[in-house]
Amino acid sequence: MAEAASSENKVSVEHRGGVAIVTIDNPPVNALSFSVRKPLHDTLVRLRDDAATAAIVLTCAGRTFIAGADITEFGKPMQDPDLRALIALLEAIEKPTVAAIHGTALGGGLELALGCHFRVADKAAKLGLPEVKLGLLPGAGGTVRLPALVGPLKALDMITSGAPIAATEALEAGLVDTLATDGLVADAAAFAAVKAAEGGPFVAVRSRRDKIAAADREQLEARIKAVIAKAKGLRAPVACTEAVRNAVLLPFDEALAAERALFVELVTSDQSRAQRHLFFAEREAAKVAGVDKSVKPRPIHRVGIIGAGTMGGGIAMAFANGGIAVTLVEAAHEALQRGLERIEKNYAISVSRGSLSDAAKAARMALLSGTTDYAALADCDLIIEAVFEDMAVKKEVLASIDKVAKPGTIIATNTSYLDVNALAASVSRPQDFAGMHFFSPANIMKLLEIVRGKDTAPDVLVTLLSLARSIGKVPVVVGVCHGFVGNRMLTARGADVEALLLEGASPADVDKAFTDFGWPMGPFQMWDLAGLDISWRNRKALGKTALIADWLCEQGRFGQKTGRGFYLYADGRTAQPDPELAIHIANEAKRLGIAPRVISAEEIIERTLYPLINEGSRILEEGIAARESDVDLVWVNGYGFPLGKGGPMFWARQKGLSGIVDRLNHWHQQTGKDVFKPSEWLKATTAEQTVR
Ligand code: T1G
Ligand code: NAD
Repeated sequence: MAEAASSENKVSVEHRGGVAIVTIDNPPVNALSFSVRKPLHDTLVRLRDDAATAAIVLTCAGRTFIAGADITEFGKPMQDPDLRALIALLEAIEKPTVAAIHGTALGGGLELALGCHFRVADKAAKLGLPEVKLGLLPGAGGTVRLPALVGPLKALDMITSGAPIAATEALEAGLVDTLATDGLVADAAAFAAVKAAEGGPFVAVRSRRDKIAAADREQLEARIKAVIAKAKGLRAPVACTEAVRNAVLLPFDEALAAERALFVELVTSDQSRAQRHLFFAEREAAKVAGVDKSVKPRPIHRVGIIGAGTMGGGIAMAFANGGIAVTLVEAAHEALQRGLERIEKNYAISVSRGSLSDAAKAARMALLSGTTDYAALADCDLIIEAVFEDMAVKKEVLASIDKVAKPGTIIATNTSYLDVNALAASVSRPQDFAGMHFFSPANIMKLLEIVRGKDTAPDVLVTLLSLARSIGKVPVVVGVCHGFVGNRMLTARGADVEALLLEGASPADVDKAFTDFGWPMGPFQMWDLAGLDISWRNRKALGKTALIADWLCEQGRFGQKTGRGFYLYADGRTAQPDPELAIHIANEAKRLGIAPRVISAEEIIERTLYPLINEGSRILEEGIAARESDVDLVWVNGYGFPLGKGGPMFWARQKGLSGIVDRLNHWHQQTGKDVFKPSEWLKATTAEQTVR
């Protein structure tokens, strides 16, 4: 007998004998919004008190079980019943309660399932507590109940990584009781009926202490130490360790109360606001102006990559890691061999570190085939060129690709700076052409700038967006300009750093201001790592100069790879200040009549980050990026902008745009440099804010 879910009531009940099947239906991901919590609460009260109901099964309609609390409700007053009250009600029911899990049971969704006595999962289901990725921790008992089921060590790994586990692993760990074989709801209902027939008492998760009591405290503390060491200034991972430790050390209700206090601290924090901003930013980035939701992606089964150098090799690994077959083409066998050996070596390092199994390495290498024959590209659905950054070389390569590629194949360029429309003109199908700007190392860096040419077809963009997400990349669609979004803003960030050196700041002062801000490294360490010769070649091509960097390059000092750059690298890795460079800078300053002075970290940030933000706003003004959050995604996923600050545009708004405009004006007057001249976008936005 079914009681249908009405639009306002997203919860329905079907009775099968004595088993009540409660179905939640709140598309797209059954988030636990108030519109679900209230009717669910009322339904559970009714079923608890209904003598005819011997057992309760919780399940969801649509493609997934509950994917968590409704993130859009955070930061607003929470309406009762809140999730903790709902779980407390569920846990107190003395009839067997069973969660039937398919798709993903995440965050509050898994916490609700932990409030049930039993969990039955579809084999393909995934279960996890990803709150740490939102700058939070599980706030409805997950940090206390999960350790009781899977043990504190496993719980710590799941909660501090935020990574979901497969249903099979969840079964092994004791998180789920059984896997469905003949239909999830049917199996869950049968399981519930058997439990009801067996009779209680049914042990709530909160009362299970065996795994907690058996916990290896020393090992737990060692794991906690490792998590804290890698937290990179983020509070959430550390708070997660404190909560799990509480679950071991404190009685259940005290640990639950402590979890609540940590959750409230985090949910009101700037870091979590920043990370929630980035969560929605990733979803928004998939929505491209002028591309209808109905446009379907083209199938991509095999990818061709031309050039097996630094980028080609990394890109090949990114696709093989995503389970996609790759044809790698090089100009000569030696180069091909070198490229394949470098890939093999990278995988071997991962195996030696225990982050990859031998079997997985073999499977990925098996997806890669190498050749010098372009004809081998005939069965590729996407072909990406990653050859030298030279217009003529690239045009020749693209013309060769155009000859062999089958109709409907997408052709892409990995150029860092060259004009994508000019490159598109070298193939007969510019509508099937786009830029795919990966970041080095391409198998690691998450960002992918998808460069939309003037003729790029909508389904090409849709294809590249979904393909990128399927291999774990964060794709952002950008327009054609010099350096696209990331590199163009990077140039602006560096425009005044040499002046800072001449005026008295050392490379270490500048880099310290950046690492204190939260960056993994400062500009000078980054340039030394990437190699000073790349930007030197670029400057020369553009007829530009950099007084200090050019001097270093003329000395053959290209950074870490030559043991000397802005720093000395006696052991090849550790940056040491270089007295000889300090003398050279002082002499140049004297020659230019610049009196050195002490420069504050605040000034360093103003003269580097503010031009970057200003350039970001010009990019928005020109429509090269569609929205501020796209710019934020580029910088957080491609350039190490601190995650807990949400990206340069988000940070600028938190900081206050009008203050930034004032300082830009100040430095524009001081230096006369265009990078400090506030954009129309910034001026208009601050004016708007002042009116509001
Ligand atoms: N709340 C609100 N909206 C959500 C949502 C959520 N939890 N999850 C997804 N959406 C929206 C999303 O913005 C998008 O909207 C649409 O659903 C489809 O999502 C107390 C504190 C489940 C793996 O962190 O990881 O529980 O753009 O494009 O690729 O302890 O969504 O269409 O308008 O991502 O198939 C913890 C978040 C919350 C999981 C599906 N849960 N979601 O991926 O679809 S905090 C999470 C995901 C919490 C408790 C705490 C993924 C997904 P729109 P999508 P997808
Ligand atoms: P690289 O010099 O390491 O590799 C280029 C490879 O292309 C070489 O192995 C070369 O043998 C091969 N090649 C040259 N001509 C060829 C041809 N006609 N057919 C087949 N193979 C040919 O260069 P890289 O650093 O990998 O850069 C490749 C491209 O990626 C450039 O456009 C660069 O701007 C861009 N890029 C580089 C980085 C980076 O950090 N290195 C980041 C993003 C994008």
